[in-house]
Amino acid sequence: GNIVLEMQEAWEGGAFELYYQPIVRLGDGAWTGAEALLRWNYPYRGVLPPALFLPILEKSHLAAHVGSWVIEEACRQASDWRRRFDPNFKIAVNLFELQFKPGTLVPKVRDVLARNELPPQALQLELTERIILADDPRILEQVRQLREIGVGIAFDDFGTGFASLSALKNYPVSCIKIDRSFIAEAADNPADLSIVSSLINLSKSLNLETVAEGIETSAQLAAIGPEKGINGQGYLFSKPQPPRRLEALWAAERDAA
Ligand code: G
Ligand code: G
Ligand code: MN
Ligand code: NA
Repeated sequence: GNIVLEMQEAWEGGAFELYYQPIVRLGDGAWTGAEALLRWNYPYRGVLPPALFLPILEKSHLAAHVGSWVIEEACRQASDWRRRFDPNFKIAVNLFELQFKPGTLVPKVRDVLARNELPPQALQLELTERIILADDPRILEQVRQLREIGVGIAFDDFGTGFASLSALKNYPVSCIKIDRSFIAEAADNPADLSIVSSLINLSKSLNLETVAEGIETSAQLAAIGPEKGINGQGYLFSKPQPPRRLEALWAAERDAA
């Protein structure tokens, strides 16, 4: 059938939901925030990961609506968690390029923050290299405005593209997320570990926050070095989870601390 039509019906029927993956301070294991990740609850087939539908969603007329809802829902959830568990908890949200329609994103973000009584630092927007390398002055202007308000901007999957370094110079990012392809071999391959260490040092010397993505094993964690004062994300800590399940894991983590 027509997948866009199916997506439209799924969207209208509330079949999209957000999972959350914790972002962890490597030094002491404390959860400092979470990344919101979109899922499609597909009848009979279970939960579809974004890899299977995001490329199509992105090109459809639904992208703007879904993207806007993701910001709205993630901020509502963050506000709830800050009230109940941790007043400093942060939420990270991925953006579609399409959401940078001039004159829409910045007012939207201001409005959502105000309605949920969130300080701007509570929100981090994640940009892929594809968005950054598009080098569109209208996008850059909006990113500047968001940084001026105080919203965090993360450079997602950093290091995978051939122009990551020159893009860093021009883009007002506040956080680098080191791509999981470098973490995967960090415990086994000295070259990969050197790259990870260099990226951490680069990020620190630019006064940026750092997140090492895709940490799956304690050997990888040990190789990266918990002492380096950065954050991490990955299956070692938790897979992306529905909010209720994340709350249960989070409670267990706090009890263990
Ligand atoms: O959640 P996964 O586990 O599979 O995510 C796969 C990809 O989909 C990632 O690159 C992630 O950035 C992207 N993605 C997940 N949720 C969203 C979302 O809400 N908006 C956008 N734009 N991308 C998302
Ligand atoms: O591209 P982005 O970083 O936004 O998307 C995060 C993606 O990484 C999601 O698809 C998420 O499910 C996935 N992910 C998170 N932690 C791990 C991990 O430890 N290993 C692997 N292989 N994927 C992970
Ligand atoms: Mn991301
Ligand atoms: Na990433």
